[in-house]
Amino acid sequence: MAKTIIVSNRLPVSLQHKFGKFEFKPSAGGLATGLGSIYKEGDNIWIGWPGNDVEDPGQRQEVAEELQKLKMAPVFLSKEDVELYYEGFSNDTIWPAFHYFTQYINYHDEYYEAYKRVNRKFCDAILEKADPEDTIWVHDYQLLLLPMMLREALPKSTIAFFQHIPFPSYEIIRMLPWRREILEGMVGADLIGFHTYDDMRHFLSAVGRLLGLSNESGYIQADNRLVNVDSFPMGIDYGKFSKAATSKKTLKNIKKFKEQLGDQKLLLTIDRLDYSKGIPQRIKAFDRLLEEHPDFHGKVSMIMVVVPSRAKVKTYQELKEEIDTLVGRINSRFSTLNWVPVHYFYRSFPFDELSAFYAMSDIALVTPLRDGMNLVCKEFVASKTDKKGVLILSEMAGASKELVDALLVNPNNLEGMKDSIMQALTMPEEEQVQKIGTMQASLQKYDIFQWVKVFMDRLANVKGKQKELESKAIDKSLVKELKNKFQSAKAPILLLDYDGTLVGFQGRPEDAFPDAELKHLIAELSGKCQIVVISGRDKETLGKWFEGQKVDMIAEHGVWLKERGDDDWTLYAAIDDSWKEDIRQVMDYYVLRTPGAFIEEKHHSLVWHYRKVESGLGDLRMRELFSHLKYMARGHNLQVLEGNMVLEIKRPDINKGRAATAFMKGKEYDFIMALGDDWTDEDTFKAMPKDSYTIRVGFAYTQANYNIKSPTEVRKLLKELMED
Ligand code: GDG
Repeated sequence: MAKTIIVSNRLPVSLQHKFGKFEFKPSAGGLATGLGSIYKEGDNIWIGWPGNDVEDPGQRQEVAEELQKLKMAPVFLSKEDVELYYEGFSNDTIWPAFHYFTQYINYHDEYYEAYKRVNRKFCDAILEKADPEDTIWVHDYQLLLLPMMLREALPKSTIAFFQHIPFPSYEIIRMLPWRREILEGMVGADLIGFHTYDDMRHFLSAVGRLLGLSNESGYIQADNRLVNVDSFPMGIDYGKFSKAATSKKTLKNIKKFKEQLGDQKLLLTIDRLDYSKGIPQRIKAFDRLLEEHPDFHGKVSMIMVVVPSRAKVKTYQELKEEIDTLVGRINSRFSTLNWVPVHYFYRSFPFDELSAFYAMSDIALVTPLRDGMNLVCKEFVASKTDKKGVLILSEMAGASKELVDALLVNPNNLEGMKDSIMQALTMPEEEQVQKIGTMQASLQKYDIFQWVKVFMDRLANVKGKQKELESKAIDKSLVKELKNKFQSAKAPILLLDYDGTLVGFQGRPEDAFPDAELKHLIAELSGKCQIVVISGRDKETLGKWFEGQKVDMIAEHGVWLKERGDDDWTLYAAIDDSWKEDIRQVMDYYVLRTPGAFIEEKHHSLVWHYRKVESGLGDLRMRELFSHLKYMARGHNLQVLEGNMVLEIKRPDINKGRAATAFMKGKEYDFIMALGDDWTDEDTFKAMPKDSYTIRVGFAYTQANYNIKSPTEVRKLLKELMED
């Protein structure tokens, strides 16, 4: 039976050496809880680094056996791996870049090489356990290359990826020398999830600009695979936090802490030591409040928990020093014998003490400069069983998109933060209850279990869509069938579109002329069947490019026809271009505003090209022009159509389908095959008799019976038709 494999850098346990023996300490993180409902079932398994160094092969074996009992499997990392892959590329390159701290990015090829090597290590460890039909769910920024490595080894498997940290704007990602490899790595997945819509939007833009893969409503067409990109804001184990808040242990802790603190309003901050968390800014805002409002002295204290992290890294050591200094300054300045403004802890706390902090604090101050989601704010809200409390939340945390009832602040605005603390300290109870109540309802509904469920549903959905498309992909048996029928036919005909079908796209349309291979192929093929090149190109270009070939040509989507042996083109549809002047004026205006854009005039249409326009700007202008033209088109009875980096306005009664039907009328064919790559060819496909073979180039939804990958594959297929 197919199983699910969860993969993350760290396993949800940490390995500890004690008295010469190994012990595994379970991590109580939200992710571990949420995914517990998956990896503990059936044959499922969690693969990752146990978080400690084990060199000896015998000991490794022992660890692996112990982990197996917990439904886990280890990836062992050497000291060098940890230093270069984890502390290096993951935490010293990707982490600062993805959190917009470009000044801290370290660009070392050595780091990247190790990152690649360790991603490969993970891949190998997974391949030892995985079967082709398994589902593999990869987590987070340490493993960005892994989805594609897995895809190459197991092309049919279901691969999902979720990123827990932000995905930065294109402007940042483009700074990394390894940007393409990183994006290609991620696109190996079938489903790519982020916390917020902004992360997803940034990713899609980067993939569009750097890999040239466009998307439609979050679906990317990568090779012959549809990849879905979506946002899945991660929830918490709501029940666990709300229950813990009134548990015996927590209540006992609250009593103890309150006795020690006295009657105080409490401000709580909890973070891992990190420059992305905005800890100094927060202390400064509190400092300003105490300076401006002496009436609060002795009445409000901050409990500040900073969990040690990355202590060997210089930037973190410097941050720690800065925090120490700021806390020292505020406490030395304002403390009295029975009151301290900031209770500062540089350590972590057991869960029931953390729960007590959440439950007893009046205000949580969660003000990161950048955070993928931030779970602390959600845990605080869930712990407020009496609904009394205020959450002050940074706009830069993913959670702010959901928790709009918090007091939202810009963490760089000290004055604003100070005002928000004031507002929180004086907020009427009713308002607190209303705000916390609304946030609780949402957190309860979208908890971690719901998150896992929604993610898995989407994964099944994209696999379903892929199957639909795949069923139309040309395979060996179809090629064989085509070949047999083609070779035994007495009157075969091929209707071939040109651009995007027989040749790939070029920056300048005039550069897409037929190369020697294509000329040779057409010459050979035309000896064995009738060929109709049916294109949107103007008759002059088409005539020149196929001069001397034994082919029939339909130009400009059906305006002109030139049959084999004819000297001249004949008009296939009446021309009326009285409308062109008005439309051209509008298009000209958009050319003037858009460097790189140009107009192509055809007999029956005007085409606005934007392939060479700065990406993003081209789309924007095209949309604007589209609505402008649509409005004008009504008056002239014209049709506006969006093509591959073009916008075309034309008469609706002229299309390839009509032309093809007219061409074939009264003639008998016993093998019909039509190939094309865009919406103009859909008219041809629709017009073909039932037993024809219609094939669309590219894996888009189509009226055609089949899809084929690219012009290269088209040429291969055409050659195969003639082979013995
Ligand atoms: C990534 C992203 C995203 C903290 N101090 C103590 C303690 N904690 C627990 C909290 C909370 C967790 O640590 C921290 O939550 P974050 O949301 O900051 O998550 P990370 O895992 O660090 O980071 C982040 C997250 O992934 C999930 O996708 O939200 O943006 O950076 O659960 O309760 N727990 C205990 N003692 C402490 O002192 N027991």
